[in-house]
Amino acid sequence: MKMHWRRIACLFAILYSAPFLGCGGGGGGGGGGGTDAGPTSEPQNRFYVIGTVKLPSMPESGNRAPGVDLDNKVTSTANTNAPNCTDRHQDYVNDRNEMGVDNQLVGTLLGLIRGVASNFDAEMEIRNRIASGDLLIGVHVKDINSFQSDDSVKVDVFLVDAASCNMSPCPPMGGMVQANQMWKRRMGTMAFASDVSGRIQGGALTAGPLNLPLSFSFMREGMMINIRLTIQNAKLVADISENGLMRGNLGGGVSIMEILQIAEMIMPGSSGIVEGPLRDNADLDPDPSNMGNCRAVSAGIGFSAVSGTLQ
Ligand SMILES: [Ca+2]
Ligand SMILES: [Ca+2]
Repeated sequence: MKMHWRRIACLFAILYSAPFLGCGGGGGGGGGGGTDAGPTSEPQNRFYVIGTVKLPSMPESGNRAPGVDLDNKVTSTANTNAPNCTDRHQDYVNDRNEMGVDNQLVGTLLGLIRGVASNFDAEMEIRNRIASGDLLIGVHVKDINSFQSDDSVKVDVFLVDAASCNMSPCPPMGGMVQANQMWKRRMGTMAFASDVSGRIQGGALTAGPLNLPLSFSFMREGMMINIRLTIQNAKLVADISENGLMRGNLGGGVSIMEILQIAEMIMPGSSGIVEGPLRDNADLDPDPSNMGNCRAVSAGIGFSAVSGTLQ
């Protein structure tokens, strides 16, 4: 049994950091443009690069965790016997003081990872990848009429490189994403998302839903394993200004079926082991044909981004 838990933990550790360990994704199109003239009257485009990422940890005081409310309801207490599977797990409060944040990576699943793979630090891994230039995510917000209130903007998300060198990855200056640098879209990569609908209300940008197709690769026993994973019905929210995206939160669901398929690719035979914990933690996408059981697990992260120029 002990061995099983270790295997489960390793698997979750891989899945948990999956969106950040690799790059790529489906979608397509989008891009182009930079900053246009005119403060608010003429629609303008603004380009941002993510400089910090905050992953869920154990619940913080005040029941805080990053993410967004994905099912538009606030579940204030856990109730494993609730008839609706979306009501069985407690929701959190994000740094925007938004209630109802769905994020099942907090607590149980994370506890499992921490309990065994205690030296695994996904947040450090991401910081290193940003510093090395490997993981520079650009957020292009288009058709902004006002940074305070605008009922229609479009958002593209894609990988970039610092424009200052011809290597890829090209590390950002000083190993940090700083404001007013020049960036270029990474050659040969597809956008994570293109032309996602968004709006700005009271200085807060919301965009979604979007499906984030992610792919990542890693070596296992001398073999390169390529994994594809989709964050479903993702939403993002952030304070938007000319200078940056602050108090950003991104959330979405991951289908249990997809995780089980990935589990089999990583460790044949492991899907049976991880299925129980996953189903116990599922909180999205009830399946009417299967006693209303949830088919997806919620996940969320925090981020901030600074403005720059897209070459
Ligand atoms: Ca909720
Ligand atoms: Ca919930």
